[in-house]
Amino acid sequence: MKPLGALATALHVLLRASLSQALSSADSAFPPLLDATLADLRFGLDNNHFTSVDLVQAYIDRISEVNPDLKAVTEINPDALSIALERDTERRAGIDPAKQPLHGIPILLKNNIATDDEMNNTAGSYALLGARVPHDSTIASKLRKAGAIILGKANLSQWAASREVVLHEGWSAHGGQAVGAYFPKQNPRGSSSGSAIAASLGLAWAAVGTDTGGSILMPGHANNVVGFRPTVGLTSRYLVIPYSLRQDTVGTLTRTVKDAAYLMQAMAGPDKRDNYTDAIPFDTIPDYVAACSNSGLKGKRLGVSRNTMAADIDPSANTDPEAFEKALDVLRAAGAEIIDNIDLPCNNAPTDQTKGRRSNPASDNSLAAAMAAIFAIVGADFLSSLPEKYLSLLKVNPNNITSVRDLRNFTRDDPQEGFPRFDTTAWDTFLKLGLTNTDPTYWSNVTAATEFLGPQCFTGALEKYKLDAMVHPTPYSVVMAAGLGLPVVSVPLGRAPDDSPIVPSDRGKLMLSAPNGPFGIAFSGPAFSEEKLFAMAYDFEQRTNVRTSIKPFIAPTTELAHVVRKRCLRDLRGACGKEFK
Ligand SMILES: *[C@@H]1O[C@H](CO)[C@@H](O)[C@H](O)[C@H]1NC(C)=O
Ligand SMILES: *[C@@H]1O[C@H](CO)[C@@H](O)[C@H](O)[C@H]1NC(C)=O
Ligand SMILES: *[C@@H]1O[C@H](CO)[C@@H](O)[C@H](O)[C@H]1NC(C)=O
Ligand SMILES: *[C@@H]1O[C@H](CO)[C@@H](O)[C@H](O)[C@H]1NC(C)=O
Ligand SMILES: *[C@@H]1O[C@H](CO)[C@@H](O)[C@H](O)[C@H]1NC(C)=O
Ligand SMILES: CC(=O)N[C@H]1CO[C@H](CO)[C@@H](O)[C@@H]1O
Repeated sequence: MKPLGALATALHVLLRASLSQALSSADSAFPPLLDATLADLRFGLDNNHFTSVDLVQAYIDRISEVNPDLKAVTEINPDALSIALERDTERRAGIDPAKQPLHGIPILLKNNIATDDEMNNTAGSYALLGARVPHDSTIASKLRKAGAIILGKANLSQWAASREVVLHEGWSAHGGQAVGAYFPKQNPRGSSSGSAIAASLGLAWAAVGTDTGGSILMPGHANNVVGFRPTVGLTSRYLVIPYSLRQDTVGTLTRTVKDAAYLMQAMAGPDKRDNYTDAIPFDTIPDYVAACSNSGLKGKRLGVSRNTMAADIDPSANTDPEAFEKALDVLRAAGAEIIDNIDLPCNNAPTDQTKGRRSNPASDNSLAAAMAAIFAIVGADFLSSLPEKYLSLLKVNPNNITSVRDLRNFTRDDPQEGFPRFDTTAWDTFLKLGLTNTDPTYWSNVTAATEFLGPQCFTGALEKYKLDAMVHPTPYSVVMAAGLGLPVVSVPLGRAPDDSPIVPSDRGKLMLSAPNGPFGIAFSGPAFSEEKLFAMAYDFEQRTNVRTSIKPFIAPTTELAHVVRKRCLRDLRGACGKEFK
């Protein structure tokens, strides 16, 4: 080795040593990304401990580590790093954090929420690969205004679980099979599967999902994150690939309740392009972040329905009765009043109506009828919503798909779509019924189902017992809220014990439940009661703090320290050092 080279090497070693010393003393400046909250990330960015470019790079590296196994993310925004650089420049020039609370913060969107950029929006299909929208969805545009960086698209059950009657949860033709991180081959539940996995493993700060019949709540419950399903109409669905305009709602998957509040705050609000938002009863959206209070449960009246919980609704529910009873004690200790043993006639409900399960229909004819009605309603909605609210708005529609009939045809013909192993039985049924949302039969179905689930059941009980909300293990909160368009928040409650059974699904390709499988508790309230739901969920979360005690068996190892160290070694001109003083 030449002397000069040796000197350079020695210098480099010295520099590396002092740098890694500086970095290790600054380790507290780097929040662990598995659990980092918005406040953690904001603090680091605002105090120049790291940049948005670092953060985006760290998340991209984390995605590359786990995505070959978990397939949580379908695309990374090719512009994410350059957008991050712009945010870093803006931050140096000074920003107003009140106006841009998400400034420089990377998030993922479910792959049915359109962005007018280089990314595809396909609902996981090849049918819409290469399609272009005329502009951003309202949600994407609001998030950009709040300063967020749209990092990429999250995998989902294809077409938000509308394609098959017996679902392949978390699978899409274009994104592959998404898998949960808490036990081998974990069925991640759906349809916002990738959003939940990504939020849980810190592949982004948080993720946006959609819920038609449990599609935020079930993956939130199964992946140890907070799933927030707002009232239908609180968030715009403009340029979100629809399933049912009556039931679709855009919500959040986050690691904490307060982060859900931040994200909801940025997304909620009226939009003249989605007239369901006309139903918003406030002039200004309540301050959901301020609602997160340590006395949020004090004086609240919470109903519990044992007959609902007695229904054997789902072998994967992983609901531990003991954990739920302990949760009730926590709620009581926090000053809530539990009104127990409320008889809800609409029990025995399946977890996800889109699955078309009719559990024990013989034991409850009204429920069977309501479920059949809902299946007919969402099917009719899909036939009209998809062409009217999405396909007809496309600027580029590469496969000329203009109807559900075209879509079914494409899906059965294109070998990449995996037919017939992945079938089209739900669409087949919708097309065969041929019901549209102008048909009188459609409206009689709507009336029958909402009467039964609402006044005769859930909203009836809320009023009769003057409840602020009902509280149940998450899977039991899905159907009533979905059918009625009501809000629910699911908070992590526990994990299946080490001796719990392994329950396979999808012909053994995935496991529905197994030891370490997370489960959640849900607060469900009346329309537009989000502010109260945040208060209660936050208080409960602060008192229990379950999420961080449940560990994924597979998780990325890249942290901000690695990314910053690499950047500093690349750029030895001194710009780096001051970040570690
Ligand atoms: C979107 O799809 C097109 C067509 O397959 C592909 O060329 C492009 O790379 C995709 N975009 C991203 C960001 O992956
Ligand atoms: C939205 O507008 C359509 C007509 O474009 C109308 O049929 C429908 O009732 C409206 N929905 C709401 C919730 O206002
Ligand atoms: C779609 O329609 C256009 C115009 O009619 C036609 O040129 C094109 O070949 C069609 N594409 C496909 C994939 O059918
Ligand atoms: C789909 O449409 C094409 C062209 O119209 C037709 O040849 C084909 O048989 C159809 N496939 C199915 C499964 O209906
Ligand atoms: C619901 O729709 C189905 C399918 O069209 C129909 O057979 C049934 O009678 C309807 N139910 C009600 C209560 O209108
Ligand atoms: C970002 C990423 O890793 N995308 C992958 C998602 O899964 C599909 C199907 O396996 C791959 O083709 C993508 O490259």
